[in-house]
Amino acid sequence: MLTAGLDGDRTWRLADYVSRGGYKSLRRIFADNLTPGDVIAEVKKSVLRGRGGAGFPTGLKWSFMPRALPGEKYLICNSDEGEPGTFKDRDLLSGNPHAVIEGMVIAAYAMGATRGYNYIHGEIWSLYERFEEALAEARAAGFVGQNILGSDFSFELFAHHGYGAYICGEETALLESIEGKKGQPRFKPPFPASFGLYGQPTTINNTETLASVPFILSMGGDAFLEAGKANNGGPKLFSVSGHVNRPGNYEVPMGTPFSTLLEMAGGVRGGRKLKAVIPGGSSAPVVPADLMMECTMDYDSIAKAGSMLGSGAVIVMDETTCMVRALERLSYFYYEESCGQCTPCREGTGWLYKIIRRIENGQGVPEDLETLQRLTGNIMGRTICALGDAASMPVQSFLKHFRDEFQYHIEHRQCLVPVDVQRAGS
Ligand code: L3W
Ligand code: SF4
Repeated sequence: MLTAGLDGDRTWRLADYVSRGGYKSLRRIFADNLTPGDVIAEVKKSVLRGRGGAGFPTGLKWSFMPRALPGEKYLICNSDEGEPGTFKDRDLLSGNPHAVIEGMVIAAYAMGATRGYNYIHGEIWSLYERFEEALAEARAAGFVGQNILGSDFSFELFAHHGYGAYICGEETALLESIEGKKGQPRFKPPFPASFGLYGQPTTINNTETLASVPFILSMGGDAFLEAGKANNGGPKLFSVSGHVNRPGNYEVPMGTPFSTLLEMAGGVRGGRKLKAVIPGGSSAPVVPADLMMECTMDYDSIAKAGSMLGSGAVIVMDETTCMVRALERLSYFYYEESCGQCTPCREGTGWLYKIIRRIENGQGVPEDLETLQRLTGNIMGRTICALGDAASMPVQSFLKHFRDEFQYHIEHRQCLVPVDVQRAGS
């Protein structure tokens, strides 16, 4: 669906998108006099769940927008993709930006939004430039701006780029950043639906979520749901990385067995044994191989395995992986990206990283595992945003499933996985 026809060399151009059926859904809204309520009903039927990480039902989120309230109402596309392992929105924006634009205009119509911003991750400048080009084409063709397609509906849309801070992908930090302030999360509630950008009602959806909307209208909500699995509508993009033969983005129906996705990605590199998988970006708990092989790729199955589907970033680790080293790398990321606003996260992520680093360096002490456990308990649920939990969950799950490797490191001051085996796999 989202990736169909993207093998050409000008797929980001308006003409190419239109030749693939693009902007038909937007045209249909005005041709068939669909009301905003009709559009929201279709999206609710589709059971499209937010593709950014939380899996919140999109139709329900749209219905929170207080349409009747006078003044500006904002729609924001969160393209600040920064979760380690995630690279799907990058490819969508690069190959199919008009699907994102069409989705945003339809969403704005459904919610009565007057202005929109696409907040694009600042580390790949070319995505911002490409989106600006696509936007200019859409404006010139009458799909964006005043009196869209001759109707009385107007919606102004702008591109906005960040500067690469992971935390600006958190929806309220993103709002602060657009407002020109330091990108630090706000307390929730109030949710952006009631107090968002410049204090006005605001809806924030992920890039893939919005790009799916034109397809929901063209195929119908029921068909979109059926393309996936009950409570998990539609196909979804999975970014598969790590120890596989063909890393990349794969679009598969929700509910596809993990084993099928792994096979599509060419299987484990060098025919080695699978050790573990992080199924939803680095914030999601790690799942050992046997449990993962029983999972299907949807929110409910992955939750049953004790993890999260998150943004669909599937990090594959084979038997050559040292789990202490892998966790050291992850914990450094959260330490580095903490915005520093609340004490448990600012101090705790540093402590987590330093303790894991000393275990990896052969200087761990027997109490370290207990200290790590206690620390994560003191961070989780005590911070302003989800980064504190995101930093803690990998630590808890690595210790739960691979405790023996951490103990071995402390006792023997070296890896359980011999260094030459690790080198062979790197
Ligand atoms: C109005 C209510 N709105 C909830 C809205 C809320 C938000 C959405 C989901 O975290 C996760 C996080 C990362 N009235 C509402 C309401 N809403 N109740 O619904 O809210 P929430 O709090 O469940 O999640 P969140 O704060 O949006 C997102 C995880 O995603 N993650 C991160 C991925 C990062 C990327 C990236 O780099 N781009 O995708 C990956 O797993 O840990 O758990 O809109 O306003 N009563
Ligand atoms: Fe900042 Fe961390 Fe607090 Fe989030 S949890 S607001 S990233 S200090």
